[in-house]
Amino acid sequence: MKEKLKLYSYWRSSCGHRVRITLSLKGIEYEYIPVNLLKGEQFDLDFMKINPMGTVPALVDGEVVITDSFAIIMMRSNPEPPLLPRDLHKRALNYQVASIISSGIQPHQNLAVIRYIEEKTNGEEKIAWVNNAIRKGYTGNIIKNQETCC
Ligand SMILES: N[C@@H](CCC(=O)N[C@@H](CS)C(=O)NCC(=O)O)C(=O)O
Repeated sequence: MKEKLKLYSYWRSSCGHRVRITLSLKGIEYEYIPVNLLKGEQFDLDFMKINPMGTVPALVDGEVVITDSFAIIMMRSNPEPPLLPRDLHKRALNYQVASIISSGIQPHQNLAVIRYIEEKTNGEEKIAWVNNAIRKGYTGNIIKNQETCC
């Protein structure tokens, strides 16, 4: 019998949310293993053996460990129900939104980054930085395209 998937994640992780939404939509069962990012559990030796980058989510599928939310989601893109529209343009806009979130927004306001900014400056600078990263991505692109992409 095939071993159940194991998902290492944290309840406040946006990368974890999209994986959990996908697995749930696909009706895929998994064992949930919490990694408390605020307590620094992502840097525990046992977890670093699973994901040396020290980030969640990490999906263990037998011998294979996938440590990126987009890769996990795409691995589950078949069979039905589809996660993306069949229309070419809508599909492209969906990829665009996914790419902007995963490379243009999330990394700029990741825990490690904002902790570094806070350490080098102050709390106000950190909030301004996060707001700017999120606002730019959402208003500059995601909201602009929301009617055409779905
Ligand atoms: N590209 C990765 C990014 C993973 C990532 O940065 N996860 C964040 C939580 S959303 C994390 O684990 N941060 C830990 C830290 O910054 O120490 C993905 O989409 O899965």
